[in-house]
Amino acid sequence: MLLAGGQGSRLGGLTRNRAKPAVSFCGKYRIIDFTLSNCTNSNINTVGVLIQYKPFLLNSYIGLGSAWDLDNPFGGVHILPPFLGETEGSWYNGTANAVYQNYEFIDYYDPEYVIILSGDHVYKMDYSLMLKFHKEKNAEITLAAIQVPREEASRFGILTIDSEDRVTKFTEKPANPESDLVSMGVYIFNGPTLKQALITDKADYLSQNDFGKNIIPNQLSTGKRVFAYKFQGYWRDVGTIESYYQANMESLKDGHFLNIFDPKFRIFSNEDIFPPHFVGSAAEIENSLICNGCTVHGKVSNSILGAGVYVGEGVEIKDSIILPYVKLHKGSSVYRTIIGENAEVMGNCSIGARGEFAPAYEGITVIEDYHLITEGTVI
Ligand code: ADQ
Repeated sequence: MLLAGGQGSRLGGLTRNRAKPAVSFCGKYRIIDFTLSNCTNSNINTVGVLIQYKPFLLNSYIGLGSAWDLDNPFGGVHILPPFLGETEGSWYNGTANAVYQNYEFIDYYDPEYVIILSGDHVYKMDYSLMLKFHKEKNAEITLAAIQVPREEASRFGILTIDSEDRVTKFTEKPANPESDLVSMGVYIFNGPTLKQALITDKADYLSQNDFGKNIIPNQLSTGKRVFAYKFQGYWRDVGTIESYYQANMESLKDGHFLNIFDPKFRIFSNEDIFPPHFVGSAAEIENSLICNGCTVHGKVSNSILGAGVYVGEGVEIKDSIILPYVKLHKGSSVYRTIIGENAEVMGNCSIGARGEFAPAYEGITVIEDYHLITEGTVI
């Protein structure tokens, strides 16, 4: 069950028109591509995608799932909107409520195990290794866990584990985290355990019906066998402007271990068909990702140009993420900025803060999708 319905309000203008999982990442991808591709690479072939906020673009992007090779006859991708029945349907509360409202889908397949995933994480993970661990531990619930810098830990669910990796304590987003081992928001449940948690245990309409806030702590308190699977790899929750900017920029670093170029673990995408990118005779490009359909006449350094971006003569782009279909006209400069899809910057504009920043992801300017920046604007 892939949770893809959160609003992502902390991404500001980038999620005004689309759900967070549908936001562009690394030029060629949408954030949800990573989780869908992980499913493919883990041989998971039945995926329910729980949508809610601004579902249209996400829905049309996922389509039948063929881009991720998930359009198979034995399951495939199913888009699941909030729906419970003729009288009870309502917008989801928390993440657990989203799954609860679609329990009919799970019941139909009657799975031995259910994996709950988020559509807003950037990582490559073979879930079959986590399932193997889950079985070996004879667990009822397994949470994927990772170590993060202590100062970021309060954005996450914090885990305390014993020497067998059994979870002894779980606290959702505490102000003062006791450890730096956090939940990745990726859970494997035994089918009957999930059913009991969501259906048999009395529904509590006053709780927020959230896995992190309610279900996991409740299950722990009833003595369930909950284990932590320590993931060793690159993982980023890109739910804030800073983390989104940072994760994109990290992909430009040498030897970066997200490694989108790995042929053994491919990240699939349903990008539109574009012509090859064109680099004009006056263009200068360094340390950047330039996607299909781009036309570059200006200077681009340490930046990402999404598909179909136009960079006019004399334009200078540095330390920036330019999302698909953006046009930048003659003589404009862009520093440390994220420009939302389909935005247009007319000539001789100057956008973004210059100078030194510490930490490296401070002082980022964001231009909303579809925004028109008029000639000569300074931001
Ligand atoms: P958060 O990331 O804060 O914490 P949340 O924002 O509630 O969790 O959403 C997780 C995912 O579910 C997101 O992909 C979001 O888009 C989606 N989602 C949220 N509400 C939804 C709804 N009603 N319908 C459909 N989809 C919905 C969680 C855990 C923490 C853990 C972090 C790791 O609660 O314990 O540390 O994930 O990122």
